[in-house]
Amino acid sequence: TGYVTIDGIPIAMEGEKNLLELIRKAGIDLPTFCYYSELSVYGACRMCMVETKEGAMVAACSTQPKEGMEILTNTPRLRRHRKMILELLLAKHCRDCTICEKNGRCRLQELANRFGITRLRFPGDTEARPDASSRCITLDTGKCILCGDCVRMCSEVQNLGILTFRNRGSRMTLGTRDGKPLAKSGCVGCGQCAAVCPTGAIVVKNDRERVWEAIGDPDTKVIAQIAPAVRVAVAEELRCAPTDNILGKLVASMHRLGFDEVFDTCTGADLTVLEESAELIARLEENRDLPLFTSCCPAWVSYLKQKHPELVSHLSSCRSPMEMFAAVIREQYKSSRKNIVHVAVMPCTAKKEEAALERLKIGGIQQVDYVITTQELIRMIRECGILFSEIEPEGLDMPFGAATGAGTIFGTAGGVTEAVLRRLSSDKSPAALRELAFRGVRGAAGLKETEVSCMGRTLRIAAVSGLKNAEDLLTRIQEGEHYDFVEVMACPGGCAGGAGQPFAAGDSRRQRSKELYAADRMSSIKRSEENSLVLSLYGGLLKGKARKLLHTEHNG
Ligand code: HC1
Ligand code: SF4
Repeated sequence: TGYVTIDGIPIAMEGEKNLLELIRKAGIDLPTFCYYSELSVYGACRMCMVETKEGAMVAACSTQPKEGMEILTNTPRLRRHRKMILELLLAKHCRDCTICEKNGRCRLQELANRFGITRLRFPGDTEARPDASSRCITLDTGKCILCGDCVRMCSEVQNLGILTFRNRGSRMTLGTRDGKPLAKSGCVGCGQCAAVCPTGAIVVKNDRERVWEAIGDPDTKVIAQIAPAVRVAVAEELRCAPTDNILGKLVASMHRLGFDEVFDTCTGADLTVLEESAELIARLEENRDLPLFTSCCPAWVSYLKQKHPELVSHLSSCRSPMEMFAAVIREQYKSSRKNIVHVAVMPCTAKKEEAALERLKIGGIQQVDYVITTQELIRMIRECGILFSEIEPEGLDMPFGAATGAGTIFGTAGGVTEAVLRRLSSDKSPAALRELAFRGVRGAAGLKETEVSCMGRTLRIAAVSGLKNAEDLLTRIQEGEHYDFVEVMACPGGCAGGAGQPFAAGDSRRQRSKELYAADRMSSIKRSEENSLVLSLYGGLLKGKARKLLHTEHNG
């Protein structure tokens, strides 16, 4: 009898032979190569080391639990230690994983993956130098199998043609069109090339380590926001039913990982709906810069600036929901005695670049410090051994824990449009909401169009996803076709199909979209203008600051 405190949570001892068993009872899958409960304890691999309150490292498998012990299972020092062991093992290990009988069932491979070992500090055998110039993706031609999926994706779907094969015959390699590093090649960071790459030749950048460092720093308050599309993409990888309260489980897991506060980007999306609707109304009144282009997708914004600088005045001045929300949160905590580190969990790779843009800094300060993708969050949850299917859901934190269904559907293509239409519609009845759902902006098509009456006129509206589809629409607009409002998402299907998500082909992408609409149906508030939390911000925190915190200059 008695208790041992594991990562701050008291766990009752019930005759466990060692700390490892007690830690597993606490829902943490501590890694080990050599521990089997039915065999004698060998204690050789040292993977299951944990830290005591006094700072000593002990092997959990060969340490008896004692009343009052305080144990940490996941500190920067332990992570460094585990990675070092794996790197040393790998250094001596044959790396022909793909042709190994044990491939996919090998623990070394599995743990190397779980701890994100992507580089060995010991000599390897590939000569190719990765191109790490982009903030979003890394290109390592040494791992390329020349399948060309990325080349076709970048040109056919995204209309950019950045990636190409260089040289001929046996010297053929993947590279950028002009031979420049990715960051200087016009890449918009959409990551769709990484999403289709079958090997490690194009991978999404990893910002997890810096997030772990912040979490491990007692003088830092780490605040997170979770994007709408994330909640509908984790169930399969984390082995739980999509019908479970996934957002609640994500919040609980993130608290467990050490995030101090967890908020929902949908709250930021509600702010965007209010600001963007007001902007549209102003432009309609003044009859200028129509159509209004949405600005929440950073890959689309850089595409437009690069390919059509003459159309930049059409872009909404709204910061993206991620950036609006981060600015509001930073304002709220500005007098905190701790350093504030803001982490955004996004389905998107381009958000990594957006976060660092000069024009989005306020008073020289970057509002979002780190963007991690859905896949990176899944890895962090796995790295800590949290059993997602079993964790009890928790609520979002106050004071920003309220969002509407309108904010939630931002995560699927056409969702921003529908949310704005809800705001503009003068009929606030449930029947009007249902009618809007059948207006043609839902579904998987790359271009969706509708017309609505507003301010005594008929507005023409389009929602488009995939940059080639956007380009086709821009051509029509430049040829004289009139639109009033155009939503563009760079990734096919919108954020739900973002390159930071676990890979999803057509059907599962559609499933994600359905789940977002289901979450909207279940939400008790469906219109952004009815979010009382957001409304109260205008009379408080945002007073006199709405322009500064919620908008940006695209020419800056
Ligand atoms: Fe998106 Fe958005 S919807 S851009 O697709 O406007 O990434 O999910 O968070 O900012 O809300 C992404 C998603 C996301 C923003 C919102
Ligand atoms: Fe092309 Fe997008 Fe890949 Fe950049 S991230 S190379 S724009 S597909």
